[in-house]
Amino acid sequence: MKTRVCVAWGVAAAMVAASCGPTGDNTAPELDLSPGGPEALYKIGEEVLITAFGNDEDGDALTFDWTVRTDNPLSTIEDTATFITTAQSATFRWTPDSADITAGDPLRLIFITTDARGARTEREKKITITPGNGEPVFDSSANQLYKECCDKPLVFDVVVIDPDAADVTLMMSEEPSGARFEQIGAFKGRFTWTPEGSDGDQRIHSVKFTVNDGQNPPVDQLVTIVIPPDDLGGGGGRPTDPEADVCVGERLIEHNPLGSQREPKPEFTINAALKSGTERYDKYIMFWSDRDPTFDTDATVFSTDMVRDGNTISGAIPNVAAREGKDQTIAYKICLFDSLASDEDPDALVCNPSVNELFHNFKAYADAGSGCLEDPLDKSSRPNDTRQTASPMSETAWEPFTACGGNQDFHSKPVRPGQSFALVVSYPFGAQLDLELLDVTGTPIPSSFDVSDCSGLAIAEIGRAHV
Ligand SMILES: [Ca+2]
Ligand SMILES: [Ca+2]
Ligand SMILES: [Ca+2]
Ligand SMILES: [Ca+2]
Repeated sequence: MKTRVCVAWGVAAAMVAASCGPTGDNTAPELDLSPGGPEALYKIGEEVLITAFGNDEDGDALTFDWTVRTDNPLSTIEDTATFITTAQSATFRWTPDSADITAGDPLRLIFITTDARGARTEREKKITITPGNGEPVFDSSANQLYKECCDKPLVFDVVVIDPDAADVTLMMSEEPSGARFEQIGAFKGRFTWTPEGSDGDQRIHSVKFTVNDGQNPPVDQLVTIVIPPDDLGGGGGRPTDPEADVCVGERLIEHNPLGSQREPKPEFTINAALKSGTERYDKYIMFWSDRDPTFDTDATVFSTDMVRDGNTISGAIPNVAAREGKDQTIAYKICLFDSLASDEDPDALVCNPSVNELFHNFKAYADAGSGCLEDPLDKSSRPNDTRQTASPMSETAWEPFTACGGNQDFHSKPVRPGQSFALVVSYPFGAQLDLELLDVTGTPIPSSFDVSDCSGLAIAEIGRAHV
């Protein structure tokens, strides 16, 4: 039986209402745009994505708006742009097409924030839309994590943007044996692969895709497929002793997992320190998703190359909560690999967390004042706040739970006399989580959890019936 507790660190802080509005001066709000700068240039087909962050010194509530000044009567901007607002930010998205090419003056995009007392601040950005050179561009990830190797096939879509073509031809070359690729749309192809024989033992595979728009020279994209190790206690099997060597990744890649994020900022920076023993690794990748792949096997996992500076590697995850205007749980995993290792080398890849199916996760809040994002159990009409309302746990799969500060959760497992079981809890390393095992009378079972000193795993093994 495995249970997973995901801690939302940000203790739901009660918002103290301002007792009365200041009677004196009102300071106008600040407004910052991301990306910054007074001007920007985009090609048709390329998304214009701008987030406006507001801040009011007096603590006044803010509203956001935008407007555009353009001489182009055919502009699609008013009809196709979207604008999602939260209490502190607003995100503008628009994909210009050929009618939007700016012939003379750039269009002027104006963002406005207004505080509750009517003081407003504007920021303007001049936007130039060019036809581009008509070259097709790959819009899908250059790294793929094959986390369910090799029972289920690896399937991912290859997507291309080409603003001036009705369709393109997509092809695959230099693929691992048994891989298939078919074009499934004017700008999209689907890759499917089930490893044959010992191919699944090889950690890193690469595959080349080529797009041809019939006008420009063909463009290639090299995609790296990473198969995470399954011999580190994960792989669907029961995690082993937390003191055993499931921590190899945590020791080599030192990282303090991110807690809850409430600050309005365009992205979340993830840093890790490379420790002794990592000299051989030459590629640093962060995999992330806005759905936790541990529980949701259909989650799209994005990847980003991490940048190395001395012994620190860093990468960024966009603030999808601000962008979507909705609280999110974000999962991520940091991996290093040795691109020159031999095919069979099991150490060619190392990740933090080490356990194959686990990801770090944190809550990203759209508004600084949002309450802690609870799980459905706590939001139900009969929350699992007491021993009497404890929710039964799965015996076969990880289950996601959220523990919010100051709000207890109870989970239960009926056990027959003489039956033994193990309970595994995974939570962000370093989080202050009080775990306790109680018997059927509510009496604590002493020293029941064995807590790992290197990862967020805690395991209780019960040999005799206590519960
Ligand atoms: Ca104000
Ligand atoms: Ca083209
Ligand atoms: Ca809960
Ligand atoms: Ca609860």
